Amino acid sequence: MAPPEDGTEFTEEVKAAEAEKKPISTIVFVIAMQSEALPLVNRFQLTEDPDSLFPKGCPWVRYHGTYEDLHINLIWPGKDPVWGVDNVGTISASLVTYASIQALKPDLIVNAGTCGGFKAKGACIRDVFLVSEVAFHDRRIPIPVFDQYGVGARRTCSTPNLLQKLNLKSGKLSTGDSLDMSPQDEASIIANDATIKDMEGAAVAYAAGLFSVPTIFVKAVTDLVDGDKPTTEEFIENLGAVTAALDQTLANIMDFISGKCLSEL
Ligand code: FMC
Repeated sequence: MAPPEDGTEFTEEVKAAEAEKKPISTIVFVIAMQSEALPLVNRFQLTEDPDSLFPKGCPWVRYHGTYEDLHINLIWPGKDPVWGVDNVGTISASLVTYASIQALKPDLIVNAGTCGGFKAKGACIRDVFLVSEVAFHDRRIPIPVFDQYGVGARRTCSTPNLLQKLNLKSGKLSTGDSLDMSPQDEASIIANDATIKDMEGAAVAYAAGLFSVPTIFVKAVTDLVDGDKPTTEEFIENLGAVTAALDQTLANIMDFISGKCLSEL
């Protein structure tokens, strides 16, 4: 489509409407843990960037490759330079989302990873959810309007065909910076009507939202927060099998997305 003849620029809405109709080309996966990322790296034979896209000294890692007509980028925030563990949580998630958008201008972001599930809301171990809404549960600011800003609830990019074709579960995701859950967190999670909880989703949504980049959230349940086993034990026990289920679902999602535009998802 040519720009308007009166010399004006396209409005953001017109650009967004055009993007809806063009096949998805560049995809950015934001994945917090190496063990969640590696199955996908191997499956799509992604290679690590020798010259990092990111500023020198950042531990963030980009793997990339092509699959059919898709340019796949997988961004993993790497390991903490002091503690040597994966950079999980909202800070790294929002930083890498921001940096990837700047560097790669993706058509679609996929935030994928593990999560805790609430069996009272219908979650089971190994379920893979496509998230309908995200919010925070540990940003309590009891001042009018700041309270809603803190919760930061937002709907995700609507993908009804993807949900139906892949037969995934749909549910709301609540995000906070702790693996466990304090009584205050629990009250907020209930208020958020969440079926699953993680440590990155709402932060990725926030950063992507600043630039109106469509984002989907694919989360696989490693532990039942309202189950009988301690979260950490259950998380570690199920991590391997659950990341395999997640990898398979993400591969199916790539097959579905290939050749389609946003409005067809
Ligand atoms: N609560 C919060 N996060 C997680 C969870 C739970 N019950 N189970 N799995 C996770 C995810 C988080 O998003 C982190 O990336 C990682 O797994 C745990 O450190």
